[in-house]
Amino acid sequence: MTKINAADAMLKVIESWGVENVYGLPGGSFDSTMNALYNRRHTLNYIQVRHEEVGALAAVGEAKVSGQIGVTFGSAGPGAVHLLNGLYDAQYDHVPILALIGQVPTSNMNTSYFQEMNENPMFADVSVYNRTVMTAEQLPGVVDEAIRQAYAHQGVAVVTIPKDLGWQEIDDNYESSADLYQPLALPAAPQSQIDAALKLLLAAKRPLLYLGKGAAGVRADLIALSERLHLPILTSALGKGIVPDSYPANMGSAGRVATKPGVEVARAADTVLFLGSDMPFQAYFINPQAKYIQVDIDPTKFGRRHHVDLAIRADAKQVVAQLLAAAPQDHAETGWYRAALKNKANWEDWKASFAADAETPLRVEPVFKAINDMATPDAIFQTDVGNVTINGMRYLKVDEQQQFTTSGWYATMGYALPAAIGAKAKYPNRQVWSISGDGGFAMVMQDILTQVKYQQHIINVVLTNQSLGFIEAEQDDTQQPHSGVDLIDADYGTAAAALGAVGFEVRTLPELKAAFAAAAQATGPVVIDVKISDLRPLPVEQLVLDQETQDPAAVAAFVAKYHAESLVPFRAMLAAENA
Ligand SMILES: Cc1ncc(C[n+]2csc(CCOP(=O)(O)OP(=O)(O)O)c2C)c(N)n1
Ligand SMILES: [Mg+2]
Repeated sequence: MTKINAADAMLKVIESWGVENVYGLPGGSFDSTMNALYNRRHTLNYIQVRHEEVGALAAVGEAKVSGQIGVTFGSAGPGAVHLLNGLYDAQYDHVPILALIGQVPTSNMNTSYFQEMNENPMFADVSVYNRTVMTAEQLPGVVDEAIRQAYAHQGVAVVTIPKDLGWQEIDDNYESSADLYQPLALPAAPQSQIDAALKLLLAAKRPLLYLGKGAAGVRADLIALSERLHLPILTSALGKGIVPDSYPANMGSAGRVATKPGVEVARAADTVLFLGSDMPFQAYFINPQAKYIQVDIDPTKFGRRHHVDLAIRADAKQVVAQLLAAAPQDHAETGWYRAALKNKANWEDWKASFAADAETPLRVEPVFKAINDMATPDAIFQTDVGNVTINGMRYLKVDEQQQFTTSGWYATMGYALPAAIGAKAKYPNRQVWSISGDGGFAMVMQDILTQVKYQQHIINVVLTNQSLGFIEAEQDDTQQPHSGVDLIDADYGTAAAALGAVGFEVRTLPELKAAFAAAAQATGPVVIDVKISDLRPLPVEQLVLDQETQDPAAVAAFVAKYHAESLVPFRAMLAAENA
């Protein structure tokens, strides 16, 4: 029998699942796997990051855009601890990840040895599978099991590997289960429930279609259903792009990271078809009185966040097709639908009115216009956490084959740059963006070195408002003094240039245009640091726009502050349509 090092055998299993990239930073406790990564360098890319959190988030960023498992590692103790933020992002956003953890040799385990820690408890909460390998022979099998579990539960599988085991020779006869793996077949809904759902939707005066990730992949059907039954569409943050932003009935999202038409239709809807999402803020943003049809494959989600009239445990994608098959062809256009389309058009016009604004510090609209103008049809936008998420959700036009991701429900700052590394490693021929605030960028900017090392053409846009803007706004809302939210400025483009990237400082519209033109010509990483105004993004969750129902003086102040003269309250649009 041919012999093989156990660590090499493990990597063969990982490769058999189609994994191309492994992200991490070595440590002594991970030597045997580093040796195997060297041996298998022609079939598996090792991507060296400068911080294990970046490695974990790169694996997540790859998995979010590809749907395939991401792989990361950290060495015993500090290297392992650094992974946690990325792993929690995967847990919250249901992303399959394999994390390999170094451990001291078995002879030193359980003796409070240097860097030795009992790693299993630390990973217990974040993982769907969390084991320490006990013998060299079982190493490939345990990793195979871990990958199956990560896929089946769409979560994090952790395998801790005492380093001596990886060095041992074992028989080279392990048969991977990769070819056998099949996702669970997802059920369609019984016809009676489709009929009941349709009845509710047809009886509604103001029906709404809400999409989460569970509805991804059936864009044409979703649009057909929206058009047939005259349903405005809302999406979660991670649902951005399921239907194109340019679709006239796509209202965006509801919440604080949201759009005006999104928040307004969610509050005004009387019936909601809620597909494949666990949006935590349903109680605040979706009319609590609305009739609710919730479709999910996970029965634990029903009724968790909103009262439910009809719970359908089924695959959202099939339910859409079933509804489409049963829906009448002659549903008349409603005033509600027309008002929603007008609201979206009004919002688009308002946003566009700032696109060429030359005021300095720059507004964000010209920056996003530059991004949208340069974006290729299959561009990937990795977006950070903060006001930058609000702006990304509002201004990035995710159309065609473009993809948008962020740190959705875990919302960790410092997500975008690592996630862009992962997306670019997976899809070297696609255009990849990272879009961050100055706070988030500074948390991970050392890994510009990684982009430089691998000459990844990633366009990193930093929106410098010298503030932890999202938290500053929260402090304003609670009438407290600004505490700990001011950031000193730094020239991030210049700093990135010192690390080997092409960097720009942008303060004016002409500088913005020049930087983007140069970025398009670059072949390696680019950092465009745009000094923007600290004006809060329009707080769509607390609009003060309606002269008829709100205090006119407060409306005047709000409109002046946010230049909202042309924004029309949805109430007025509904009244005009008698809806
Ligand atoms: C790791 C982490 N620390 C703290 C927070 C809390 N938080 C959310 S948004 C935000 C501010 C982000 O600032 P910046 O990156 O500059 O973006 P801006 O809001 O200014 O656009 C903070 C501190 C978080 N989400 N993640
Ligand atoms: Mg900021």
